[in-house]
Amino acid sequence: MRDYVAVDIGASSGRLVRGELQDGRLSLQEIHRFDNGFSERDGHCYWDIDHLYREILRGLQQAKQLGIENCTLGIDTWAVDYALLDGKGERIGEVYAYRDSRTLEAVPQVHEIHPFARIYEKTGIQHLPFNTVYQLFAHDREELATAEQILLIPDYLYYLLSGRRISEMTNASTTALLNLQTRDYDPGLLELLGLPRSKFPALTEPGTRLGKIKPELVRDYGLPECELIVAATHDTASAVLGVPASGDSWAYLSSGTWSLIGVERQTPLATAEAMERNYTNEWGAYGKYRFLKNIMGMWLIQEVRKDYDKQHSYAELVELAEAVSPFRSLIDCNDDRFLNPANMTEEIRRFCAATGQPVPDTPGEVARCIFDSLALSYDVYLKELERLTGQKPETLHIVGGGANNGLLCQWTADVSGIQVEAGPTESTALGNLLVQMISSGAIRDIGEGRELIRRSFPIQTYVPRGSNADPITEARKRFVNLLAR
Ligand code: LRH
Repeated sequence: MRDYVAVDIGASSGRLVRGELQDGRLSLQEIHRFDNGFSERDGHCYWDIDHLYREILRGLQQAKQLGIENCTLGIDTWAVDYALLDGKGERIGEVYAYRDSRTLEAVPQVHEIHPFARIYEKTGIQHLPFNTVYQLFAHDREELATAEQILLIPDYLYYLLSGRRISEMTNASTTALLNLQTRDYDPGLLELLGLPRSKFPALTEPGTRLGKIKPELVRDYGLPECELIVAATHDTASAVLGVPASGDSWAYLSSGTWSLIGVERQTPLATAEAMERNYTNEWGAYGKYRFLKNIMGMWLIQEVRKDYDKQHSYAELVELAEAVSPFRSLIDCNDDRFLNPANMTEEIRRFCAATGQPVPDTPGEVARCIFDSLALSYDVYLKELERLTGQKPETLHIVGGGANNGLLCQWTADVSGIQVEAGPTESTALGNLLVQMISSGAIRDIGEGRELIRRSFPIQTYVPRGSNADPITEARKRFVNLLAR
C-alpha cells in the first residue's frame, strides 16, 4: 500500500497528514500539527518561514517513526506571500505577511499607473490590498533588484526540499500578475514592477512530479524517501478540490481564517459587474476556475479570542453566542478596518457605535455579532453569485474548520434558505492528497476523488428551518443597508 502525505499550512496552523486508500475508502491520520502566525517587528509583520520548514522536517521524521518508508508528498499554504532568492539560491531577507500595512500606499500608486479596471480585465483577480502585485510594488527596490527569483511560499518550501524552482499556477494566479488570455505572467504588469519574466520560474501545473526529496535531507534528518508531487499549492484551490460535491449545482464555502465563498467554473467570469462586486477568478487545477469572494472569516473570532487572552475555547464562544439574542449588532465583515486592527473587539465595538447599533459588550455578544454577520454575508454573497453566474446552487458545501461550528452552519442554512452540507473539516489536506493520487494513477480524476471523499467522511446536513421568518427578513434588510452605507 502506498502512502500519501499532505503538508497543509494555513495562517494559524499547519499539519502533516497521511492519507491511506484501502478497500475503496480514504482515511486520514494526522502525523504532526504546529502553530503558525505572523509577528510584528519594527512596525512590520513577518512569517517565521524557518519555523515552518523545521516543522515540516519534524513532521517527516515523525512519519518515518510511524513506519512510512516511502511516500509522495504535496504542499499547500495560504496565497499571495513570497520569498526572494539571491544568485546563490539563498533567501534574501524576511518574508512579509500579507496583513502588513506596507501596501496601503502602494495600492493607489499602482492604480495611478495601471488602473484597477485594466488589472482586472487582464487577470480577473479581485482587489485585495495585499495581492502580490501591490506587495512587490511596495518592496524595497534594491532588494528586489538583487533577487534572482521570486517564489511564493509553497514554491519556496518545495525548493527547500527538492532544489527545484516552480511557480505553481493555482497560487501564482493570486499574485494578480497572470494574464487570463496568454496564461502566463503579464508583461505590462511585470513592467510596472520593473521585473523581467525570468524573476519567476515557469508556471507549473498541479500534479507535476518534481522528483525526489534531497538525499542529504533524507540522510541527515532520517526522513522517508519522498517523491514530491506538485499539489494545488494554494490552500483554497486544494480545499475546493476536496469538496465532496456531486452534480453541478453547488457552491462552496471554505471556512477557515478566511471565508471563501464561490462556485467552480469552466471559464472565468471577468465581467464589469463581477469586477464591480469584486469577485475573483482564481485558477484551479484541471482547467477549472474558482469564481469566489473573500470574506473575513474566522479571523474575526480568532482575534477576539486573543483579546480575551484565550480564556474561552472556540466551542465556548459559540455556546456563549447562542445564549445571546440574534441580530442585535451587525458588522460589515469585509470593512478594511478589520484586516489587522490593534484590538479586534474594540474595532467591532467602534463599528457598532459609529453605525448607531447597540455596542456588544460580553464575549458572547461580540461572538454573536460576528457569527450573525458572517451568516448574513454568506446569504448576500450567495445571492450575488447567483445573479452574476445565472445559476442557483442547490447546496452549499461548508468545508474547513468552520464546518465544525454547527450553530453557524445552521444559521447559514436558515438565513440563506439553502441546504448546507458541512464537512469534511480537512478538505484542504484531502484536495492536496487527491492530486497526488491522480498523479500517481491511484484514482482517475477529481470526480472520482470527490466521490471517494463523500464515501469516506461524515457529512452533516443542515436544512433551513422555517421560511423567511420576520427577524431574519428584518436583519437581512438592515445588513444590506449596512453594506451599502
Ligand atoms: C486562505 C487564503 C485565501 C487568500 C488568503 C491570503 O488561507 O489562501 O485564499 O486570499 O489566504
